[in-house]
Amino acid sequence: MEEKDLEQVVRGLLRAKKAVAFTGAGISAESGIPTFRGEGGVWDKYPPSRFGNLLGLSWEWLVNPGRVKDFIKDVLEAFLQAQPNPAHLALGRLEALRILKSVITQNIDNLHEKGGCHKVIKIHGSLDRARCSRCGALRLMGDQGLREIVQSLGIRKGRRVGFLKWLGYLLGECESCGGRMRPDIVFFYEALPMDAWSQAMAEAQSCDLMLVIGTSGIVYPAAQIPFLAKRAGAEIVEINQEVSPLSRIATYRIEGPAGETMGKLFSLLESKNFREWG
Ligand code: BJW
Ligand code: ZN
Repeated sequence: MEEKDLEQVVRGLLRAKKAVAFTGAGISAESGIPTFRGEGGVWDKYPPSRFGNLLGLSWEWLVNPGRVKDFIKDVLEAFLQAQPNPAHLALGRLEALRILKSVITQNIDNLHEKGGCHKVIKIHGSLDRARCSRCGALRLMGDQGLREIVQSLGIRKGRRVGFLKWLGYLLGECESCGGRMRPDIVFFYEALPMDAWSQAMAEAQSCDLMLVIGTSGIVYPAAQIPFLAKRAGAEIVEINQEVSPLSRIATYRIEGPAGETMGKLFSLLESKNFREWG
């Protein structure tokens, strides 16, 4: 990564009236949460056809419930152990400086919130929330709730019930309507939460700079977000270790790990005289 590229991006951020970030699994990689795709990714160990959608998981549950439990345990433990890295922290500081207006994330971890961001739009849901399958009510489980689920995975074995019913046992009933709770995560072939998706589109269409950090840009409709921003005239800054389908619309590309890059970028921004650069 060249210092002068970072300088360009810092100048862009200082010029921007409304900067927004769009993030994917790569931003949390340096926090110890594996990405989905690529070597060592979640899908390497747990293929998406069997673990990335509810039908696949229900089938896997019938033939190999232990494997489904391993999957849930791995995902929850990574979530519980992770701490924000310099990229999450830099976004939090940029928000505090009123440079960054919001973060649109595909991630289901809570590292943006822990990193100090308050306006986080979670278009693929959140691992620490349960959602009622009947009325849509949300319940925050928090770290403690997730730890209890990890513990109960060992206890609730051998029950001959369907996957969704078993999940209902794990997550409890809806306090509003008594319906069955499920994780508030968007699996493949499921609709995105309408509120979050509308907000994300509005933010994309009204920003003048978008930081696109650590996403492969192949999952739709999420991957439309940078295109919407581009069409509305925003500068696109891509920070990724690899080239992605979003690279071709990037005004600036910084190839490197998100934590290290964002850490340097924020230090540079802090070290410069804002007015001189603005
Ligand atoms: C670093 C780094 C470092 C690494 N620093 N960078 C064509 C065929 C079949 C299906 C479809 C199709 N077109 C569209 C679809 C549907 C599907 C889709 O897009 N599929 C494509 C993959 C082909 N989309 C959906 O199903 C969506 N729903 C939908 O369309 O509904 C329509 C509908 C609904 C109802 C009725 C009728 C219609 C929903 C998508 C939900 C995605 N859910 C997941 C989680 C699954 C659950 C689970 O098991 O947890 O969300 S999938 C997964 O991908 C996760 C992520 O949010 C999402 C995006 O991934 P992300 O964040 O980009 O991560 P990676 O791993 O892909 O990339 C990491 C990047 O970081 C890489 O670029 C690295 O280089 C980089 N990196 N380390 C910087 N340190
Ligand atoms: Zn309900």
